[in-house]
Amino acid sequence: MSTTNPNPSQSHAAGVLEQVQVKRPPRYAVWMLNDDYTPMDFVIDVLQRVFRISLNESTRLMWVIHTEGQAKCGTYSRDIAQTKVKTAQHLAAQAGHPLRCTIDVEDSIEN
Ligand code: TYC
Repeated sequence: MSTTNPNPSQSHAAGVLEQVQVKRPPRYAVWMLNDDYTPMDFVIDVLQRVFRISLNESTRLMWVIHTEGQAKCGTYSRDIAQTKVKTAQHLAAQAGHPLRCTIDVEDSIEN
């Protein structure tokens, strides 16, 4: 029997239960990277505006990035992650700062 049934609780034949794998779409983590030039206040502002993170948490994250080199800003679908990175880097470039972000596909034990 095929394994394409999207609903694992349904079966084609009476009394026969099918085992199917339902794959969730992958999630993508956005990481912000440290550099020596972008002002701390600018980083905190981008974290609040682009990643919708509170002032307190943005301040904490900025210090994590500054001291450890990078921090995860959030996990999103691929399109949203790409848009967040583009927006953050566009705002930085416009202001003349070298702020960079990267995207990493997240491992999931459920996938
Ligand atoms: N290291 C920068 C400074 O000392 C601050 C900074 C923090 C820059 C986080 C980028 O993603 C960053 N001005």
